[in-house]
Amino acid sequence: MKRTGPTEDIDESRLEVHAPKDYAAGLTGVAVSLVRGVEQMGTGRTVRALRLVNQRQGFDCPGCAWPEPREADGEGRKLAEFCENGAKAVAEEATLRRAGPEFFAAHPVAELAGKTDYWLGQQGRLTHPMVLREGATHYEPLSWDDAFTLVAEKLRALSTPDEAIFYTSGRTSNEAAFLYQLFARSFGTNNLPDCSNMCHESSGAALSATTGVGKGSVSLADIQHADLLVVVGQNPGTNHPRMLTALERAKARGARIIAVNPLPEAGLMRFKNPQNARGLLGRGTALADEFAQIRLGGDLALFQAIGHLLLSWEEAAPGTVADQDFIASSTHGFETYAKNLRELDWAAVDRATGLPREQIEKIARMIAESERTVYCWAMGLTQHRHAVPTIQEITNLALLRGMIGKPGAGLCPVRGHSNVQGDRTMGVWEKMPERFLSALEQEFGIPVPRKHGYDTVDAIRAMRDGHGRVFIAMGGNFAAATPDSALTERALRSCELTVQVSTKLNRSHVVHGKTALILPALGRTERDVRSGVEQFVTVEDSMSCVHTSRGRLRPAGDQLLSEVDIVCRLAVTLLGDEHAVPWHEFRTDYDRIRDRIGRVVPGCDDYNARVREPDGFVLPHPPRDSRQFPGTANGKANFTTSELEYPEVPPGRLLLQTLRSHDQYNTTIYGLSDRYRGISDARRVVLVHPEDLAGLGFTDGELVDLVSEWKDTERKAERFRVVAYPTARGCAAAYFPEANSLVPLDSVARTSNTPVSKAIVIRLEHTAH
Ligand SMILES: Nc1nc2c(c(=O)[nH]1)N[C@H]1C(S)=C(S)[C@@H](COP(=O)(O)OP(=O)(O)OC[C@H]3O[C@@H](n4cnc5c(=O)[nH]c(N)nc54)[C@H](O)[C@@H]3O)O[C@H]1N2
Ligand SMILES: Nc1nc2c(c(=O)[nH]1)N[C@H]1C(S)=C(S)[C@@H](COP(=O)(O)OP(=O)(O)OC[C@H]3O[C@@H](n4cnc5c(=O)[nH]c(N)nc54)[C@H](O)[C@@H]3O)O[C@H]1N2
Ligand code: SF4
Ligand SMILES: [Mo]
Repeated sequence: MKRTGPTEDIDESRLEVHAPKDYAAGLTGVAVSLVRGVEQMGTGRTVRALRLVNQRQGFDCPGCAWPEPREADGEGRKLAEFCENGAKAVAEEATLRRAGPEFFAAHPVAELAGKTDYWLGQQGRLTHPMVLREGATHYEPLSWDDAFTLVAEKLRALSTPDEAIFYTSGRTSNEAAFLYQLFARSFGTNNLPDCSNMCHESSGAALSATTGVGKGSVSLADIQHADLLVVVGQNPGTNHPRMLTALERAKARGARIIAVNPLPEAGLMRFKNPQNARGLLGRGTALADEFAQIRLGGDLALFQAIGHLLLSWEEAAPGTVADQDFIASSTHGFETYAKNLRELDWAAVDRATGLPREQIEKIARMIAESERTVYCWAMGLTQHRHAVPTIQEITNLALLRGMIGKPGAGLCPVRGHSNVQGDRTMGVWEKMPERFLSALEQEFGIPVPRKHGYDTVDAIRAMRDGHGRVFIAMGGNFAAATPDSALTERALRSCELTVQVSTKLNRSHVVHGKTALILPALGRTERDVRSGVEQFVTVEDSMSCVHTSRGRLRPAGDQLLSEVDIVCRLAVTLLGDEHAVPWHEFRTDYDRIRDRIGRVVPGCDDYNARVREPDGFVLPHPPRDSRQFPGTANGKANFTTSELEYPEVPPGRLLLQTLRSHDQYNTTIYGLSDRYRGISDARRVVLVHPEDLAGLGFTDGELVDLVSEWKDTERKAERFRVVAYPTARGCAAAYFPEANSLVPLDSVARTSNTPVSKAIVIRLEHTAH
């Protein structure tokens, strides 16, 4: 097998376009997982690795945050408890390819900066700590001790701890995340931006204010017992593939599904379950009973229209639609909500959604008739200017019908990274509540800063303005994942030091500060032995279940350190042996970290014992567990009232969303096959409705530049191939991260500050030859 990555980068002219698929998974998915596994890991390691994914004695899949089945939900685990994209995530990490010191000696950084994230990532695992010294052309190896000394010196030289920024990506374990935030706060700052700021921050903001818990309120059992599932702004076939198994089971029990999406995503239409003969050989299961092909950003209007209809039916026949008992006993703000929706501007609803009135009525009818509704959503809702009120409008519908805190019903923001929810529970947030900060202070006897820190967008602004001078990332790919690429890259380059704790090479290593460090970490799949004892870590899935993850594979190199070890050694170098936090103790025995998590983090009492239960444990969630809402200011679930709002698009312009292909994990590009959408071998494509293309004077296959227009500014992304595609009218789509340069830094969601990467006003221009 090939142990080196590709030498050639993507050749965009090789684009192939076929008709989109109308079903997800099936045999091809199985074949692709095996081929990718063997390509990256060889046969033996592929078999060993895939046997361990999502098993109780194995590791948590490094893909998405979809939960594993639990006995408590009436389900056991199968031998193969993973999907095609989980297998790709494992292959990508457990690859036998290496990017070691020889690789860096052979490639000047300036050359690497010209490569795509695909090429960079495919070079293999990072194996040695590397430094790029000021003015140098190449990264060179250095010892771990020298690396930690260098970071400590640069941190000490800052005029205030607030000039340091500590970013986290959502793959970091609970143990590492807990220590990382403790380290940042011991140093003296709350500058803890994370990938969640660009992801489900809007869900957290919306739900904290309305239900008092910024997390979802359902379990897998609820999904399976729902009689109606509303899946909005989410592409589960690619991004949460095992969700399709849950949807299939719900359908088998008679559930109906409503999908709301500008794109007819294959995974919303039909599922051929690779784990049964019917799925492999037959037609599979039809999923969406109703597919609403909405315009980008039209969801707030849709859910207001549905609310309006439900309220009018309730008024006509009191007690038939609204759950009056629940509303009276447990909620606040219903009257104002109802009053606000009594009059509805249907013309605005038409413009915002592009949906026929009959379809909106039909969907409202389905919601009115359902006894057990679950609402699921993801980035199609969270990355809009009006994301927070949109999610709150869904919450209003759930409250109106009493669809929270009862079996088969609830709110389900489907999280992205496998431990993004856990990282937040562990304190990775720039504005953790006082209760958490004072618990930290008490537990460790250290002063903890109270001033709120920077989130992702504010961190970029701070670096741009010279207030952020040392940037440290615990995983992720900040340079590529963030908006306004040109501005963000300048901001990173102006730092004194950038430090990336990483597993694979990516753009954030080649867009660097004056001095830059790469610190190679053990991945989730790898054995982590401390003082002769195999350690495990813990993670939290999208449904608040906390459980263990044990790496079992041979590590990619003997120089790699665990993320826990990296934080502890850095902390000792900077803060000294006498520091009040026992960093040495934590390094060698992760149980000691868990003891402290149990004492500091709400809901984690007796943590060491409870994570050792076969399926772990579920964190408390009062609205889900007992229909109580102690987390809101008034102790009630709150209805909210918002203006009808949607993105305005000037004539001759399109609204662009940036999304994931089937063959990538965020900025990690596994391959070049967006199979369900029929697009392969290239990534710089823009999907536009054929009639919009004709109307704008462009043709399918043509090369165009995308120009985004925001306030008085313009941003350009060059050389995209037009693909005529059945998206909603007036809307377009291009892949993340290629199109990130088009997202203005200041274009953010209100309240959550999440970059608006699903509604960018663009015009097309013929590429000059
Ligand atoms: N294989 C794989 N799995 C992943 C990831 C990955 O990159 N690859 N990423 C992980 C992460 S971090 C996350 S956050 C999740 C992301 O999971 P998703 O949210 O499914 O990811 P996106 O590709 O951004 O897809 C957004 C979906 O919402 C639709 N949409 C866009 N705008 C709107 C809108 O205005 N209204 C409505 N109703 N729909 C809209 C799009 O057409 C698309 O189907 O996946 C996680 N899982
Ligand atoms: N335009 C646009 N931008 C977006 C989005 C979008 O939809 N559109 N989505 C946003 C979303 S939802 C998210 S979550 C962010 C993602 O932003 P990030 O989380 O910053 O990006 P990733 O691509 O997930 O990070 C991949 C890198 O993580 C490192 N890595 C992988 N596993 C490990 C590990 O176990 N340990 C360590 N230390 N490092 C590891 C590897 O080096 C890899 O290159 O992007 C956001 N940006
Ligand atoms: S659904 Fe998500 S967590 Fe489960 S195997 Fe697939 S990628 Fe991994
Ligand atoms: Mo995400």
